Amino acid sequence: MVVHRVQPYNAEPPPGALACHALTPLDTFYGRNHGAIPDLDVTAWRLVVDGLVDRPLTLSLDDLRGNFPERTVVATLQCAGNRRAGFLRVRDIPGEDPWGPGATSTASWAGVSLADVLAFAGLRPEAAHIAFTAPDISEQGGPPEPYSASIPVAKATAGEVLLAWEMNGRALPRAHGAPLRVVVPGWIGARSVKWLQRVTAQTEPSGGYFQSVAYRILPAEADPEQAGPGDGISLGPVALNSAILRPADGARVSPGPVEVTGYAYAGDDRTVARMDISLDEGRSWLQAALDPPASPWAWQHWRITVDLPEGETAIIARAWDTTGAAQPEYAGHLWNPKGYANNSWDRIAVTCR
Ligand code: MTE
Ligand code: MO
Repeated sequence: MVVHRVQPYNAEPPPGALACHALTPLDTFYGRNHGAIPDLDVTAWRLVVDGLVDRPLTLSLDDLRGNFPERTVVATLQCAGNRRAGFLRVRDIPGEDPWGPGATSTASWAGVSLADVLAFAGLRPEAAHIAFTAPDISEQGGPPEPYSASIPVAKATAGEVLLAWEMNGRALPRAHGAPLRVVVPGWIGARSVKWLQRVTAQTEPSGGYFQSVAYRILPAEADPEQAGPGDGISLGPVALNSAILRPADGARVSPGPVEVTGYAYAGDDRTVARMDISLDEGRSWLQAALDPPASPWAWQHWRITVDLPEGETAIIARAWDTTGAAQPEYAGHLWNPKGYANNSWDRIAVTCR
């Protein structure tokens, strides 16, 4: 793993490690933490469901397993800081880690549907947002407070949002949120709260730092130190994105056919419809072979074999989604003070000799 920070632990796999596997092995899945990883006693642990519900609930893991149907969803998690390194080549972003394309991973998640739990609790019509609270205290940005986030009721009751205890058929690892985490398919990773303790139905979004101040797109000119609650654009669904995983940026290859592979991912319920590769700075494009998604919420791998001329060639990748939208070209046009959502064309340099 490429470790950006040891405490709190933040690490991504090298790009090549994400190639090939439709499901990311647990020891390869990226880790994004804002504070120390808590060690929760599973027997004492309870999930509280409260706020604008007719029947507030306190549930053990056995209560969840016993009272609701188990659901499995293949979903990609992507951090909003994925590919921030591309922004840093445009302008520095102090205090934020230089994530490559590896802050993206995919698992098969099993647990119960949040929609079922909210229906059982009797969600009241005036509830507009569902907030999630965890016990870990952030050491990265903002005041020290327990990690929290929220999603609108429409997403929370759509069925695909899970309270998950299983990842790739194994017990959810502690680093990924055991005993229970939220998985919000198609939305930025920050909403998929780990070590979940409380689900609250409310009229407003979470007032927590990571919902109301961070994970928002500020204007390029803004000073992030001065940003207050509600400033900027709140990130929800993931922007259409793609990355080249192999060959590695800066690789030397021998003359002859070279296989180029990567992932593409369209957030929310869009999927990737086409994957283009250019060897001539975007003047012309070749179409890569694109895997079908394992679910509407999963990335898609792609591959293409190209013949490279002698010397250095820039290989550029861009995806199109099922709504006809394509990735924007320049990172510089998207640069924002916290470095979120870099979905510009990916680019590597390869030398053939
Ligand atoms: N949940 C808690 N409790 N604390 C956190 O720091 N980080 C969030 C989210 N859930 C976080 C959290 C962010 S920003 C991301 S991208 C994902 O978890 C990362 O999940 P992973 O570490 O399992 O890959
Ligand atoms: Mo994230």
